Amino acid sequence: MKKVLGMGEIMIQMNPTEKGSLVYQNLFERHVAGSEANTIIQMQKLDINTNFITAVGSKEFGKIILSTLMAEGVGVKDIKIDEEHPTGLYVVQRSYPFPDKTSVIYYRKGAAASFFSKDDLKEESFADLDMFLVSGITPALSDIARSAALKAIEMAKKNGAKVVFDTNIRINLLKTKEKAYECLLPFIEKSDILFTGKGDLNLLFGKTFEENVAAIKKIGKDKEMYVFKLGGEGAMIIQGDKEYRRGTFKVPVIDELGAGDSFDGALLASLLIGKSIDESLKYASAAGAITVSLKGDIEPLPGWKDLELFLELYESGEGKLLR
Ligand code: KDG
Repeated sequence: MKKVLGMGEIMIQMNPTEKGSLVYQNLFERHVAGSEANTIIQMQKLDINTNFITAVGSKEFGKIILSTLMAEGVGVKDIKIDEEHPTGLYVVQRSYPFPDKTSVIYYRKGAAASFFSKDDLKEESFADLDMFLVSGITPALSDIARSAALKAIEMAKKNGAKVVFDTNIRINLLKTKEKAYECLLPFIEKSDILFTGKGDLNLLFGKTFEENVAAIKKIGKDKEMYVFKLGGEGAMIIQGDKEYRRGTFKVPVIDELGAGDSFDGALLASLLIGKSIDESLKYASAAGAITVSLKGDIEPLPGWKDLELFLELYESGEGKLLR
């Protein structure tokens, strides 16, 4: 079975029971989420052997995160319990002020994951590893987290694992596009599989989509694969001189958060078990569609049977009910 290691901050997510301005929300559901962890859980649900590294606070919220990962089958033995710093938290606002758009407020400054350092990395976490995954959120957390992520990439490569990086730019953490470019450049360079999106490319290069694609392809060595997530327009993969495209499945949007992560996870899991790029893109798009149709990032993540059922219903026309 393929072995994948993920790294990144996992937070408590407070998600209002109703759509609308946060000012008027009184009732919240408590979820657990974090981009890289969402992707890893998606892969675990698709039968990949996964482990995660990060730090969480030692109080109740940290315990909730550990038990959530354990319940999903993700290995947690190398997660650090930080006695000094708390677990990060964020609050979601859905469909306000723009319908179907989700925004967040973070309470993550000074949280445990920002203090997970290169000295916390363990050689054993990287043994027999097939793939290591991190995103642009982790280096944006702090200089400590950035150095740890760079060291982790080095250790993964030394062990022969592929490095996957999703640019995942969070401008409220990185502040300016210049800082985003400077912070993420070595990660873009060092990755073997690179995920990015239209918005991130625009922020990094600010040209037309085609020019932005050409610009990112110039950075670093030739990659095994570039994956471009294009929102409502679907996705595009470039491998060598071949290009693959796929549109989205149209479903009602409840909560956009986590859709890109489940797309990444389903694509990687499909590729790892030997499915073709076209087939992997189909499963990834289906996973993204399922994820936007429910609240929470982790709860909607589908297994193989869920994906097959979704595709069957959608393709047989039953999905018309949703379109
Ligand atoms: O991808 C969804 C994530 O953005 C969200 O769950 C929280 O990891 C998160 C972040 O940093 O925004």
